[in-house]
Amino acid sequence: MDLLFYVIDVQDFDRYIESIDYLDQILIFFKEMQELIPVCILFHKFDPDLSKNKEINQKILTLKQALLKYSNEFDIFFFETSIYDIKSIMDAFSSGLSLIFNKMEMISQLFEELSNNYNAIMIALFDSRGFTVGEYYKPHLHLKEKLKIYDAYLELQKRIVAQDKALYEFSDKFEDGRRFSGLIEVLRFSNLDFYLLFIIEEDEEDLSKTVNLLDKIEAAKPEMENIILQIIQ
Ligand SMILES: Nc1nc2c(ncn2[C@@H]2O[C@H](COP(=O)(O)OP(=O)(O)OP(=O)(O)O)[C@@H](O)[C@H]2O)c(=O)[nH]1
Ligand SMILES: [Mg+2]
Repeated sequence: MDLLFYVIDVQDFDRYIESIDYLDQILIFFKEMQELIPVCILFHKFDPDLSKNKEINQKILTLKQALLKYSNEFDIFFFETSIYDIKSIMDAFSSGLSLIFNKMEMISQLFEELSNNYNAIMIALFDSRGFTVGEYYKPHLHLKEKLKIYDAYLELQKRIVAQDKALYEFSDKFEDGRRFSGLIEVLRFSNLDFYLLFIIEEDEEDLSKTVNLLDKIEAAKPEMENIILQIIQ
């Protein structure tokens, strides 16, 4: 056993105690087995409309405090998740998995460098289920904008699979009207497909700059594929 994901239903107040007791038993068992694995606790059904609800936030805080008693033995990580915020779930599982694959950190560092080279506001690598293998965002990018990009990506990825494409370009705009261009490249490593996403802000005055940049990214595909392969394999 490498890692434990434990899901607590935050809307089911009546069963908080039962849920903690059950986790207690699991962790006592792992302690006896000397398996001090990382534990990711998902406070689930924390729906967007609850995020500002004082009562539930207070309850979650109390739960977290109660759960910290395990942190002497186990590395405990908390996540608030909801099926109405798909990224919250993907992030929880991606972060959890990154604890066993510190390769994710290397990928993200590589992406930070690439982002500077290509002036990209975001670079991410996903597996075919939409899990993030590595990502880098420019610090100025807002959560709303990240979600907008992620939603667009999930939609397009289905189309790419259906049409069996290796490359996909798209263009879209943020709420404030700023336009961005996206490029999705399919990377195939030993029968597994990965999806490399580049997002660049469009140059409103000179669109040829954007086109040139996308061409440059496309041309660098074999090189990037090589480096990424070396890291993830
Ligand atoms: N509001 C909300 N509902 C969710 C979320 N994730 C799953 N659900 C719904 O929750 C229901 C399942 O809830 P559970 O608590 O797993 O099932 P249960 O029937 O209460 O049974 P127990 O296992 O005894 O708790 C399904 O209808 C799901 O669609 C979420 O993030 N938010
Ligand atoms: Mg339930």
